[in-house]
Amino acid sequence: MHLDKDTIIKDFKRKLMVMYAEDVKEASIMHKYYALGGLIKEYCSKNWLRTNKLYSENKVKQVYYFSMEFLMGKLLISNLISLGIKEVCEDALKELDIDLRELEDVEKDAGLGNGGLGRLAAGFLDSMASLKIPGNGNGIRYKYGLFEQKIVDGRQVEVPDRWLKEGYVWETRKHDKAFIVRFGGDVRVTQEDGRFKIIHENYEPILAVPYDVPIIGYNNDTVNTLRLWSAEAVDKDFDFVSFSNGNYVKAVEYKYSVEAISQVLYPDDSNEKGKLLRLKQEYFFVSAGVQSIVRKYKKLGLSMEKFNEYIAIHINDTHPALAIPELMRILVDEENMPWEKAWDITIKTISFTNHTILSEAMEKWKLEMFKKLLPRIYMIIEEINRRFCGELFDRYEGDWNKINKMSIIQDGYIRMAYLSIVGSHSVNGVAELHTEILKNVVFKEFNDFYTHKFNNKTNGITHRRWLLKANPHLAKLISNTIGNNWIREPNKLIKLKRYSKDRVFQEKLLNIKQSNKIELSNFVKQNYGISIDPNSIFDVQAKRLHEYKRQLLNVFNIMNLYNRVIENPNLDIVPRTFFFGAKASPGYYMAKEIIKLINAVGNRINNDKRVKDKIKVVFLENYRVSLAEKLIPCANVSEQISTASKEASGTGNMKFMMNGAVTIATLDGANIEIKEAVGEENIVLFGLRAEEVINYYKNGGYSSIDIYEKDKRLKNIIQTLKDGFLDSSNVSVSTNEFDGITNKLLHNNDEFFVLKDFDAYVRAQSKIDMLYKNQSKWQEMSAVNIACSGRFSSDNTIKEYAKNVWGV
Ligand code: 26Q
Repeated sequence: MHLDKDTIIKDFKRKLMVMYAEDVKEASIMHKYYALGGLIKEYCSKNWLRTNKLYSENKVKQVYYFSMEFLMGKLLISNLISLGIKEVCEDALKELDIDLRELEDVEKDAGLGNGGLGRLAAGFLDSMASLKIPGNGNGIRYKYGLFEQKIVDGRQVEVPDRWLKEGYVWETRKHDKAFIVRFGGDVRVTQEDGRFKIIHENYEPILAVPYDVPIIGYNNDTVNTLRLWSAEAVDKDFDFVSFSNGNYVKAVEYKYSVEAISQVLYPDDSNEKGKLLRLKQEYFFVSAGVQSIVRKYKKLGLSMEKFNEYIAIHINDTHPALAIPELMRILVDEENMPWEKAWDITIKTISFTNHTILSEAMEKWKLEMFKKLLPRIYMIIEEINRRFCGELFDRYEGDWNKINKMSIIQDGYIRMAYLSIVGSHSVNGVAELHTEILKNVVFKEFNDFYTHKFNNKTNGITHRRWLLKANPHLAKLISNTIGNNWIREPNKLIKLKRYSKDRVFQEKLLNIKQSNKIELSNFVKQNYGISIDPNSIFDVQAKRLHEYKRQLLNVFNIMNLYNRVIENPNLDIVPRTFFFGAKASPGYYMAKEIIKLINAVGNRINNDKRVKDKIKVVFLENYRVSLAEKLIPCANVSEQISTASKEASGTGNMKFMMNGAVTIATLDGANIEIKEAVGEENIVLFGLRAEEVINYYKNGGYSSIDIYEKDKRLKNIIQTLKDGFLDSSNVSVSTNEFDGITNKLLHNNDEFFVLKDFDAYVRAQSKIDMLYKNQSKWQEMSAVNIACSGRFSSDNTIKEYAKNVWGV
């Protein structure tokens, strides 16, 4: 898009005038932000309309990415970058004495996701738009996104995320495109003209109102759409009779009960909670989404028989799996299609990604509850299962054991993963190892039965946000070195490899990292009152708090290091600052204990003069997309230390390497592919392999107590936990405070192998220390990591989905 400075100044002033009747002098920073946002929307609206027209006039096949979560973060700067007007806009605002960065600061993150899965969905939208792929997002417009985290006395306190309070500048409400979603009621079957007819009555109708957000492609005039649904009462939103009788609460009660559906994002990652409201949310956005796709499709004037040739629906984990029976319902009940034909179309339309092998995260729904809430959908699932079991019966000649094991309905539950596999044509894992585990362990029987369905699509991240936007100085250095083609073709980053040994290049790389680190140090001083040394190694573990991700292993190494420095004040180590950023699911007791432990250890260390030049620990409150953008460009060391086999892929690992951090890693998830990309000499590996872990689970043979008894360091650490200790504010950490943690490690055999991997981890950390001392070598490693990160751009991932899964 071409715009000059003066035009932007003029337009911006006009926008302030029209929206608020204010001029630049009077306007608050908030109003300036909204005016600029509104202006950007105006600038992209022509292309938005044009893109939509182009898609429908050419009847191109469309992808719909269905996801419970879209972790978008902020959009102001990334939209300006995509439109190609960031610099000129910055200049224009400067002339008006406005700092663009201050406007970005007041934007709220759209935090409609928990972690990896939600952020992946957001990155995929960016890549689809930037590759001119007709791809739409379909999700829920939660009134409250993921909670805001406050740390009080070292503990996590959750505060509602009121991101919509002052309005969301990027959305457009489309009331005329609303749909009714039906809950509960009774289903009857009658006959009409010799055909079965389904009558669904006495149901509760809920209005689904869409809000569209433009997804702007990078410098390519494409604007795709993220459609988020909000729940509203159909007409009884205000009960006048109750109100007249003075019953004001009752008058609005119904309205609130309906709006509860899109009220709040479930803050549980990897933890299935059989909640009725969650099921309502899932059906709500899926039904609205499928209905709107069908209506739009029919407007093209094409026959329903060809639906799958024009539409691909992708389900992001099983949360939107009801798209399968919902599409069947529409095809069979509303379009009068025979079951077999409808089923064929449904399978060809749907594809499915699994994101976890943790059994506690596999969704299942109790039959009674499900039947009551979604009676017609239940009947359809029963029929799908009846036919599927019939196929199994034929294939396995009445092997009831096997049929029972694979049945979608089992022990009073509907298993959503099985429904998703049966009802789709493609099932993928998110990294090579993960896909292998799916095929050989978790869904082994299904892989035997449907071998052609299973495939791998290694995750990716958008290099436009995580490099171009988040680390502008590095981006500039790269462009100055190899040209700027890497922005369109991220694989071109590999050209940097030639410069990895170049001293001048290394020096520049170092300086950029250093200036990023200084900026973060100031931020930490300002916000947390902790002085950190920008020359120390910045060692970062930022991700959801989960036992399998093993923040505990990291803390144990820190405690051990602390003990060593106390013992030997002259210990020759490079000063290190350990950063943590992590939210715990509010109901996850152990995760919250670990947060408390990190903060307690941090308080103690940060206030102990004996170690003040060597170790610091910083827990960054409220980790989220925008904080990640500040933090990741500063990292020297990336902590990717999950228990092997547990992390499906990880995507933080890719963001860090792209910004020149060296990874300390277990051979888990995409770490394995990172190792292959950079070579073993440019990553620090340690710990059990996935096979070993799986083997221990299966056959036993691990005893955490044995390890503990033989390791003085571990005994010391665990003794400290048992004894309790004083933190800075002299708040004592009492004797029993961390019993939950020590008990699990010692008396529950340490499910995540923290003690088992401790020694290897400590050694790997010493190796990092040694490598860092050779700065030239370190900069070389850093450069190789950046150079090899291009293959982890989500553009590559999306190209594979487009070609091999969606056929677009
Ligand atoms: C399920 C039922 C009820 C409530 C919540 C949930 C729920 C919510 C979120 C279950 C799982 C999630 C999120 C999972 C997730 O983020 N998985 C991560 O996905 C990334 C993208 O593929 C991978 O890189 C990570 O390895 C994986 O952990």
